[in-house]
Amino acid sequence: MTYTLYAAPGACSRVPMMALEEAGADFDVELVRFMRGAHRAPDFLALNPAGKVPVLVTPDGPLTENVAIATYLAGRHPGLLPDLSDPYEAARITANLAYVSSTLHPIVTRIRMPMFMADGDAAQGSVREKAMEMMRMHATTVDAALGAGPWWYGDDWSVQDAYVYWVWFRITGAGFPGEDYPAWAAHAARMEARASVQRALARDARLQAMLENEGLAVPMR
Ligand SMILES: N[C@@H](CCC(=O)N[C@@H](CS)C(=O)NCC(=O)O)C(=O)O
Repeated sequence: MTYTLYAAPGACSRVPMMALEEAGADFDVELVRFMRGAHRAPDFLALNPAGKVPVLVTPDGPLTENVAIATYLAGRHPGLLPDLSDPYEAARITANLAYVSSTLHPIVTRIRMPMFMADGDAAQGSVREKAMEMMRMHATTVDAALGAGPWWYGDDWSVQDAYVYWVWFRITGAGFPGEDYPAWAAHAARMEARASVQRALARDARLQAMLENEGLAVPMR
């Protein structure tokens, strides 16, 4: 195999999974069992001291962080991001990925995992509510970016589409009112009709089935 992706079902490791499927790359997936604390075990921390998926083991070495993994894969597999040769355009493309990684993703975490942020039902409810409010503001931005369609960068699909689709899946699965953002909803439907995305979703479903068999699953949606 060219690559090994360390992943957990429903997690943001689904983003490189979609990219690898889109590229037709040769890869296998190593399931990280969060419920067993596998992401805190020394062998995993040696790959990613932050204790998080995704990690992509590449022929050049291991890589962490979705922005870096997306940029690396795009360098090796043309068609995953727009042309990165112009420094300003490349920086704008990185900014869009980083917007999802460092602005949207932490809000997703507060919506889905408020127990990581506060103790007690009342405080956690408040964290979640505030995060939902914040996400509404950003959903307007994403909806506008996707308005012209069919993809974030117009006619060309990219990992940016995979990334915003993962956010959509996580927030709508947690009660975010997706119907208020019709361009984002239509984009999600287009993603789910794409063969590479379907293959990635099927891989994630197989990981979830493994966890279910082992009594270690948590709901993906
Ligand atoms: N900035 C990182 C975030 C990765 C991340 O937060 N991964 C989550 C899953 S979506 C994780 O592994 N969480 C486990 C934990 O933090 O304990 C990236 O973009 O790759």
